[in-house]
Amino acid sequence: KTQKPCLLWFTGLSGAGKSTIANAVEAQLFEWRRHTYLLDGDNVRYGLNKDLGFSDESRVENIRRIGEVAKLFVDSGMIVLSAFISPFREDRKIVRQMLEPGEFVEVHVSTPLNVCEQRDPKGLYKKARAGRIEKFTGVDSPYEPPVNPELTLNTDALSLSECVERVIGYLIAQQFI
Ligand code: GGZ
Repeated sequence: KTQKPCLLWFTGLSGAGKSTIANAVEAQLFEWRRHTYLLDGDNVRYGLNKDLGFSDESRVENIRRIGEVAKLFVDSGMIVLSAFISPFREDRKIVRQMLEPGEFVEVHVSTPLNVCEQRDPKGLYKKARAGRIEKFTGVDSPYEPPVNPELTLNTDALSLSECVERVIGYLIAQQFI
């Protein structure tokens, strides 16, 4: 089995489906015996970045560190998947520029705010609207959508398996797998 390393960078609102898609793509790649590593809030925000909150400065530093770690895994030959809101265009661009041309694959999980808010799987939007969480993305903190993402996936219009097919299709078309 051959593979070319890359970084699949999922960006989008809380509840958009980033982690769900990233996990499903990783499961498919695992079945095909490709080597992957998934970075998400569960293994980064509780460890390496546990000193960071959700101020603009903390989010910038969060993404900078994740970019550096992702680069190390890409250097080791992995197909890396990351699932963070990463709300700022500039920070995503910095990560893109840390990698070789073509290695950074920006996947905009573009599920609209109203849909994310209706899903509200952890009740965070409700808390944010009630003023019990401040600086919540989409409520009182900005999200800057990508201008030219490699892929756009709206989970309100596409099923999970359709999203996975599009990501895998991209990896095949670009000869990453
Ligand atoms: C946004 C927040 C906030 C605030 C806690 N704003 O849906 P979740 O719960 O599981 O994922 C969200 C996660 C966002 O962390 P990231 O590291 O992806 O954000 S960023 O890239 O902007 O640094 C949400 C939870 O943390 N959460 N407070 N105020 N999301």
